[in-house]
Order: sequence, then structure tokens, then C-alpha cells
Amino acid sequence: ISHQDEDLDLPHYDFTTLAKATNNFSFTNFLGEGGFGPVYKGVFNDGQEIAVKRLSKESRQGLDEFMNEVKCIAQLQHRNLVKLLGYCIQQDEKILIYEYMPKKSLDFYINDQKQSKLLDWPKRIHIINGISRGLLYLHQDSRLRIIHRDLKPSNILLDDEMNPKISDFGMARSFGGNETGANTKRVVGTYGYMSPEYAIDGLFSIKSDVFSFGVLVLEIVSGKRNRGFNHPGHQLNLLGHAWKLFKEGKPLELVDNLVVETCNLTEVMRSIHVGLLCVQHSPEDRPSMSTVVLMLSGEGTLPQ
Ligand code: ACK
Repeated sequence: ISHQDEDLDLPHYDFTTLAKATNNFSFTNFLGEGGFGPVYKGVFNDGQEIAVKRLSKESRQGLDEFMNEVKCIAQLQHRNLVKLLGYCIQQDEKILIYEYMPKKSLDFYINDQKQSKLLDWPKRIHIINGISRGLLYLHQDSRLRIIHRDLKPSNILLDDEMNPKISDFGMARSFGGNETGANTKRVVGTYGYMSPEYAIDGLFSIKSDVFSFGVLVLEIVSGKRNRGFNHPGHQLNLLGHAWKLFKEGKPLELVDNLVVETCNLTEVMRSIHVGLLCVQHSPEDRPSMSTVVLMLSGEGTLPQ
């Protein structure tokens, strides 16, 4: 049975069309494993490139849940969020079709020293600013009020001009009214990016996203990963290392030399400071994304 939802203003694609566009979901078109199933590159007949997320068969998500998610994502319109182009529900298939992002994800750029050099300082600041605006939109828009819950480098995709776009809303939750969070027994997300209250007590809120954003900022600034930072000579993870340098009054050592030579030091300091404020242990101490956006623009005041 083919499914088409009347209230949804989003094109429904036929499974055969998608199979053709992705070369029958072949290995050569495989982009990687996403939060809820494999992702393939596809090309429509008119040449439009797409990314196709096929929900794995074992996925516990039922039809209603999937449709709720599609309805939620279909409303998202922001230059820093990956655009959903359509969906497909046919037989047991549940598929999402997104705009294709040609410059890979941040994962590629902050995986090792060599590739992080591909991001000069203006690009880094552009990426940090873009992610902050996309996240502010998710948290603030009164129709949406969404907590992403899985912000990490592989979920930040880059378009041709290196504009960052947040992707993968498979774990996102919306919250209504004046609520800003909830509690869950099923903790989903990625260690290294999860806030302590979420990882330990299952308590998620807009402030747990702020924590993950802070980790991303420190990773982008340093060109290093939070996870896997424990190589010989570095006993601390990236966050511990960043705090230590900050307390010793030498935060700029966090940034690799090449970048420091070509950048505006005030901007670097500002980003490090914002990153550290966002990864504070207590959620109440972390700024909201509107404060973050102000601080990054140099308009907000930074607490001492
Ligand atoms: O890091 P990547 O190259 O970028 O590998 C992951 C993989 O699929 C699983 O998420 C890539 N990916 C996801 N969505 C898209 C998209 N819209 N355009 C291009 N690549 C994508 C992601």
C-alpha cells in the first residue's frame, strides 16, 4: 500500500523512483550509517542530487511515529538545517529524502590534524556561527521547540560554500508550552557529546543540546576530538584539557598554530569562552542559545 498523508505538504516519492535514483541502494551509493539506518546518495532524472535515508527494517519506529517525525521535520525551514525534500512509505519501507550536501560532514574535518587544516579560521567561525543559529531556531521557534539530542560532528553537514547544516532528527523531541525538557529512561545519543545529567539521569533539555554544542565548538576550535583525545601525553579529554589551559591563563594553546597565525585573536578567545560556558557541569549555568548567538556576535557580555 502506498501511503499519502493529506495534511502533509511534502512530496511522496515512489519506491521504484528512489531505487532507480540510488542504483538499487547499492554499496557504491552508500554514504554511511545514520542515526536510524543507512544513507545513500541518489540522483533524480533531472540531475538533482539527493541523500536518501532508509529506515532499517529492525527500526522500532512504527508508522505513526515515523509520520509524526516527518511532519515535524517538514516544518523546519532554516538555512542551517538540512532540508527535507520528500518521503516514501511503501510496503515496509520508510524513507526520507534530503538535499544532498557535497562537502561531507564535520566528522571529516576534525578527525585528524591534517584535515583540520582544511578549515582556516574564517571557515571555523562561520561554521560555529551557523550551527548556533540553526540550533537557536530549533529551540526557539514557537511552532517547533525541538531538542535535537544527538548533536555531533557527523550530524553537521556542509554545503558547497561550507555553510553548516544540522541533520538527523531521528532522536529529536519536541516540547510544548513553557516546558524546556523532560526525563527519559531510554538514553539515546553519543557519549562524548552528551551532558552529564542526560548521560547519567536521562534528563534532557535545551541545555543538554547546549552542552553538545559546547563540545562541538571546542572541537572545531582545537581541530581535535573530544573522544579519543587520550593519547600518550594527554591524560585528559578535550574538555578537561580546555579547562586546564583556561585556568592556567593560556587558552590560546588549545588552537593549532596554523590557525592562530591567520586569525583574529578576539574571535578565537570569544569562541573558546563560549565553548567552555556551554560545557559547564550544571545545566542552569549554561547559557541559552539566544545568549550564545549574542555572545558569538560580540554583542553579549561574557561573564568573567
Ligand atoms: O560524515 P558523512 O560523509 O556525512 O557520513 C554520514 C552518513 O551519511 C550517515 O549520516 C552522510 N549524510 C547524511 N545526510 C547527508 C546528506 N543530506 N548529504 C550528504 N551526505 C549525507 C553523513
